[in-house]
Amino acid sequence: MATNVIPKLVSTFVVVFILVQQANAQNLTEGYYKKTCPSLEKIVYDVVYRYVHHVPGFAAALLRMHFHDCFVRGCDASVLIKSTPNNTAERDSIPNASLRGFEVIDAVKAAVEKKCRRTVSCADILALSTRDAVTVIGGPSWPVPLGRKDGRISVALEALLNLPPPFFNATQLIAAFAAKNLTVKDLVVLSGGHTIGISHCSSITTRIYNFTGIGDFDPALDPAYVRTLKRLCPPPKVNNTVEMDPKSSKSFDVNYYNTLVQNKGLFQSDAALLNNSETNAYVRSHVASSSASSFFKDFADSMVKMGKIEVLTGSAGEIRLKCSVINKN
Ligand code: HEM
Ligand SMILES: *[C@@H]1O[C@H](CO)[C@@H](O)[C@H](O)[C@H]1NC(C)=O
Ligand SMILES: *[C@@H]1O[C@H](CO)[C@@H](O)[C@H](O)[C@H]1NC(C)=O
Ligand SMILES: *[C@@H]1O[C@H](CO)[C@@H](O)[C@H](O)[C@H]1NC(C)=O
Ligand SMILES: *[C@@H]1O[C@H](CO)[C@@H](O)[C@H](O)[C@H]1NC(C)=O
Ligand SMILES: *[C@@H]1O[C@H](CO)[C@@H](O)[C@H](O)[C@H]1NC(C)=O
Ligand SMILES: *[C@@H]1O[C@H](CO)[C@@H](O)[C@H](O)[C@H]1NC(C)=O
Ligand SMILES: *[C@@H]1O[C@H](CO)[C@@H](O)[C@H](O)[C@H]1NC(C)=O
Ligand SMILES: CC(=O)N[C@H]1CO[C@H](CO)[C@@H](O)[C@@H]1O
Repeated sequence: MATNVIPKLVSTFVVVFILVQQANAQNLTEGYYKKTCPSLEKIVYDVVYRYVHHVPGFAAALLRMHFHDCFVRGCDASVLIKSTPNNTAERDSIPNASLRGFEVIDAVKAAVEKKCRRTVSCADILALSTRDAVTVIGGPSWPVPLGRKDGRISVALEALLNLPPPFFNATQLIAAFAAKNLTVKDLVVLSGGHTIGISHCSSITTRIYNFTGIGDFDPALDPAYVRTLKRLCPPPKVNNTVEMDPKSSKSFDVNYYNTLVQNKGLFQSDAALLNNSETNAYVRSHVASSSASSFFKDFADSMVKMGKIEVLTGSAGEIRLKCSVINKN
């Protein structure tokens, strides 16, 4: 009898052990700094409000930065680390393509350090600042569980390997999100982040000027819109910028999904959302929708999930003193 019980006990132990291990990766809590930095959320909000109220584009900048952080080594603020003579960091990778808003994070970190020295991670600061920035421009809000630690590694090549490029098709995008345990729904919802912000012309040059190498444009794009884009992006001006959600790039709304069905999604990765039945159905359900409330709720849920990707907690990682520099020791 006893010989039969032991393997059962062992396997039960193994199952419990695995569950506990998984729980640890997810054990961020909203009250994490309640005792150590009680005014944290107010400090962050006040600084973010100052910047975003003045320059709404910072909301888009931070949203993209948080995404790029979480998809490369998890949400560990590795995206903020500057390259050194010995190391080319994520910031200097090709897909960083014009990440901006670093000064906002530096300002928030400085304000937080003043009140709560060596207490709050840059990864948590980026997660909170992103939420607040989106809220300030009238977008959704979401809870931000805290307790992330900062990573000590940032490698440019990893950004290239983990961040989906704008020419990915639906299959490739779904795989890139699945690699982060995000679903097809998360993909179509989070792509809605392109309701705000800008792109550099360099990200669409091939699509509008030389799609298959014969001086053509992507036939999935509305031809009249191609003419507009060519006017905004004449060939040498790769550093010009265009709105991703034309005329609505400062307001967080459902108009992004309207642009997709009009064949005005800026990137192939946007247009690709029409090519999968689940993402297509989601897009269509939001077209001509007078209310953004269901999109807002979905976006909030998916942001909470994205913010938990591969986080470092407990004794892993560190509390970086300066967000752009790994602590010495
Ligand atoms: C699905 C795959 C995605 C691809 C291929 C992609 C690609 C891009 C590209 C190429 C740009 C323009 C960069 C430039 O030329 O300056 C951009 C901008 C942006 N992306 Fe994405 N993105 C994706 C998903 C996301 C997600 C999940 C979010 C956030 C939830 C996001 C938020 C943004 C924002 C806010 C901007 C504008 C940044 C600014 O104004 O500075 N993107 N994206
Ligand atoms: C960079 O690498 C060199 C040689 O490997 C080493 O001596 C130096 O300490 C490193 N510097 C930093 C900042 O890590
Ligand atoms: C997506 O791209 C991959 C890689 O280029 C290709 O193998 C696949 O056939 C494409 N899928 C679709 C649906 O176009
Ligand atoms: C995805 O989930 C699996 C199973 O829980 C886990 O082992 C893996 O680390 C997760 N991957 C990411 C990127 O979160
Ligand atoms: C278009 O692409 C083809 C093939 O990649 C290349 O040979 C050609 O130089 C490109 N034309 C322009 C104007 O960039
Ligand atoms: C675009 O900007 C980059 C970085 O600032 C610069 O090196 C490059 O010369 C610019 N290109 C053009 C055509 O203005
Ligand atoms: C979507 O599918 C159409 C036709 O099946 C194809 O021509 C187009 O290239 C696809 N678009 C993307 C972005 O994959
Ligand atoms: C998560 O769990 C680990 C191990 O139990 C613990 O050391 C760490 O403090 C926890 N983190 C948070 C944010 O609660
Ligand atoms: C914002 C930022 O750090 N951009 C860098 C992106 O990477 C290029 C090189 O690939 C740098 O020149 C930029 O400064």
